[in-house]
Amino acid sequence: MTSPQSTALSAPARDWFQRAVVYQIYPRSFADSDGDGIGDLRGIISKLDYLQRLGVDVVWLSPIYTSPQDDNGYDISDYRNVDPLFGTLEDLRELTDGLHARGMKLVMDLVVNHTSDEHPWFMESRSSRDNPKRNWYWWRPPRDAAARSAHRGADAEPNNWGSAFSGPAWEFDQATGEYYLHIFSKKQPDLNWENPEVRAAVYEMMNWWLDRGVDGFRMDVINFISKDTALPDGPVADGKLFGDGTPYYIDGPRMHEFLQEMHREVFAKRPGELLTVGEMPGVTVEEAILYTDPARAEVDMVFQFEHVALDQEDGDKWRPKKLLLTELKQTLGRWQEGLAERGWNSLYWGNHDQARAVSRFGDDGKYRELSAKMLAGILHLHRGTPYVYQGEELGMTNMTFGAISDYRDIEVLNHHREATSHLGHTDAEVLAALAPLNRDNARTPVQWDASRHAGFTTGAPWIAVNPNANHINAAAQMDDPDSVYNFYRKVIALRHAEPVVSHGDFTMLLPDDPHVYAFTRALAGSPGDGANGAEMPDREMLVLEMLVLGNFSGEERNVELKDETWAGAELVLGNYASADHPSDGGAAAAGPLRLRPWELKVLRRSRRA
Ligand code: TEU
Repeated sequence: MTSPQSTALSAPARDWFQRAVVYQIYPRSFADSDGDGIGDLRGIISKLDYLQRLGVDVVWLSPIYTSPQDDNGYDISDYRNVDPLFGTLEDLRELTDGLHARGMKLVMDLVVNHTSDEHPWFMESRSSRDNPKRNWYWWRPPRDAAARSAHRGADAEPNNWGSAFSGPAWEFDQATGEYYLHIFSKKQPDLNWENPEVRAAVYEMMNWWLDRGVDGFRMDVINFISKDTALPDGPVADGKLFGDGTPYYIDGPRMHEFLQEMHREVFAKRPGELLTVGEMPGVTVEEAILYTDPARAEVDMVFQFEHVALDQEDGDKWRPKKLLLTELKQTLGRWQEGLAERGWNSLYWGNHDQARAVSRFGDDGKYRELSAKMLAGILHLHRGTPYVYQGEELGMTNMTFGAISDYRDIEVLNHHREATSHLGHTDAEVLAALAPLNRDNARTPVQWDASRHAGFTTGAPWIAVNPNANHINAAAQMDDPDSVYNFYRKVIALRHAEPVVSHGDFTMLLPDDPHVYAFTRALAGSPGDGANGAEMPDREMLVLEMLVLGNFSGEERNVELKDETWAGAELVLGNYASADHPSDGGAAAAGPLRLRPWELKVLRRSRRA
């Protein structure tokens, strides 16, 4: 291990986003102000003080643009307007101003791998084969009859790729007798980024948003935009009807060229002010170093997907399997090590596409609150920028969906139809497979109080509210010092206060322990004004260290550390109520560190360098 990072212990972060915490809002499910059962911008405006009190620095807003809502807004038909479902551009201006007035920033969701098929660009492109915008999308003629037998399931599609939402990735357009590519739904045609006109139009739109005070972008499947222009067939796995095209559209040949061009044309206009995060399914650590190395001027960080694939057989979310803590530690530790010198990590347990964190990685039964807090402490004390998904700060859980009619997500509905109609599975089998990891788990309305519909809406909610809102809700937690919400406030405050959290070196410990997650953070430097308040002899070099321990089980665990000197360290954060914590604020239990079920302990010490 290299020597701990050397920096003034109280020095400001190199980049503001490296000390920031981001909160993701999925507007449709956050707060409804007009009683139509769908969350909206004015609902968010009414919760700005809630967000400020939580302590988050940035709000990432999932799409609110004009959209047919085929994929809940990730199918955009007008990038420069707000869908009436969510409000108006004036409401967005008020939201932006409200965030800025509270010292928070706004990051918009940029979906430019594809548009809606109702976007004017696509409407023109499909109007005729010689329309000037024909080449703004991926159009190809049908395969000839001889080639058709080359792959199962499809007909004359130009290749055998399957859509991420079941079925083929191509849709035949009768009017012009050609197919168009759609990696997602057939209402989400892929833009052709090989065309410089497409890129110029996207950059112009991005700058339009920056000119309106937006502070950055979360870029939807941005590592899909460069494709192998030959569009070759992909391998067909057992039990699958279509080929896997991902080797030919993930991290494609011109990715870095396109992102560096985007950086020159857009991000460079606001140096040091923006946060840019690329959502990159399938990205590797090696690629992420290239994407996030500041010297390469591409993006600040990426969302990688390796840790959220560990509980899926062969990466198939409909074949869930038990998560092993050792694999979780191995994956997250590899990402910490890989981006330690160059680049930057994002940190997340969940988002609008993933199951609820406490249900997936914790215990949403007896130890729900304890495990939710432990998960927060483990994630937020890694090196990187943490993301809090709406409701995670309340310990919201997965939902029980009794029938396919209870679901709303196109990914679920399409899979159910394909699995029951073409793959011979029964409805009951598919419902059981859907339950743990479906996206609607995270899309039930935020639970504000114990009133009807959890205070989310006065109307009929677009998707059912989780019945456990009667005891899991914001109102019950705001003034409870031991609530999950107030624990998130503490761990966010720790990041803001302690440079060792934002910039300290990361070292994974106990990699083979099946129940305990353990790591240290270390930062060398001169205390300057005394990061921990101590006035030190001038220029004395110190190493400030943190030990973070989490028990990922319902049984007590003893932690045997080689370095027994930790026994006398100061406990700075724990998730057991203070009454249960005689050592709270004092020295931790001597000898082997004892962890109660789902217990988090964060110890701190400083030593001469
Ligand atoms: O998700 C990209 C993506 O890969 C997801 O399909 C994710 O891997 C999957 O849902 C996990 O089951 C982005 C958006 O976050 C998602 O909401 C959109 O549906 C998708 O792109 C298309 O825009």
